Amino acid sequence: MAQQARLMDRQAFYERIDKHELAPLWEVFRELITPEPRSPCLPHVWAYDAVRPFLMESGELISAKEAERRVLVLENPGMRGASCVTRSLYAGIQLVLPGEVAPCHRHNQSALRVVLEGRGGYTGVEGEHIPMQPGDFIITPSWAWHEHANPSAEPVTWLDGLDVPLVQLLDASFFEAHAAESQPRRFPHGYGLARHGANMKPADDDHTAAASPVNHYPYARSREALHTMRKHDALDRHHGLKMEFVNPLTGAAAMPTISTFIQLLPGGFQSRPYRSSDGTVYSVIEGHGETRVGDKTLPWGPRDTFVVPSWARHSHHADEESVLFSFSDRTVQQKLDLWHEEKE
Ligand code: 1HN
Repeated sequence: MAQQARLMDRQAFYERIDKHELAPLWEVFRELITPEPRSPCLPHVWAYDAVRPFLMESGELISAKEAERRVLVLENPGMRGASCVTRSLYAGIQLVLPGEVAPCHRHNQSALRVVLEGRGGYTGVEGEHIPMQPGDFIITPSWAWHEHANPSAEPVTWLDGLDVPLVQLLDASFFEAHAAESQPRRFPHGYGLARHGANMKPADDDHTAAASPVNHYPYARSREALHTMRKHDALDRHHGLKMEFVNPLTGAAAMPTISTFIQLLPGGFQSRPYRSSDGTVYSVIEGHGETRVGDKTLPWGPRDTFVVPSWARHSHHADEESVLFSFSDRTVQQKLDLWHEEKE
């Protein structure tokens, strides 16, 4: 009875302080400070074959110009309406139809693209035309002018990954539209890769930036690196053969807010269970397999996208030789001394 009265006194107290924008920490403490990560993010796979018809239908409903960006957002089923694939990251699948230009703009959100379909498109980044081939990884750094164009006869599609929810959390978003649909082209084909992607840098250029000066990591190069290394290196039991994309000037993650990886899983490979505190988005470049996340199984094939939540125990199985691109907020967590992993 005394206990009952005490609870009622507390309730009355909460109601009084509520009017003063005050609340008792002790009622929420254990929800805020969890013993380990507890995410609203759920594991999910978006099969490209299921998304593609809707994407093409959207192409009949709105132009790239009118939409600014014609994208179907991959909404995590545990966070519908929030435009996020993990708590900190956004993902979507974008379509540019033959003859279209998605107009030039810039924002301080950093963006990555993984090309899914089509060979004739390009992204203009700060005056360089970066050709888009399936599997290519392309970076649009924070505040870089960029437009997308498709002068070819086939649709071009890609996976977009951005740090939108992270920037939103910080209330730090800035955006500007370019006066012209396309910015002027200032550099020849392959310029950025020649300047910073040939294990050299201009001798008198001490420039360092948070984002990699290499904005294009062609899949042909990444694939060859993986296959050559595979002839010598032992497989990691948790990751197969996994490489991180880096800024060649610093060795740090290629993007300041997003870590990016590519891994080869040989046919029949079964990875050991693993978990880390960075919720991770995977884009399947080649191969078929499945990823078990807790008690859920995510089957995947080429061009599919799947998400593994923070701290969810998972393991991959490759039915055939497979290549997975992945991205997460790991580099942010590492800079803040927050990142953890657990290997079984
Ligand atoms: C954006 O600028 C692009 O440039 C794609 O292609 C998706 C999602 C949210 C905010 C900006 C692009 C985006 C975006």
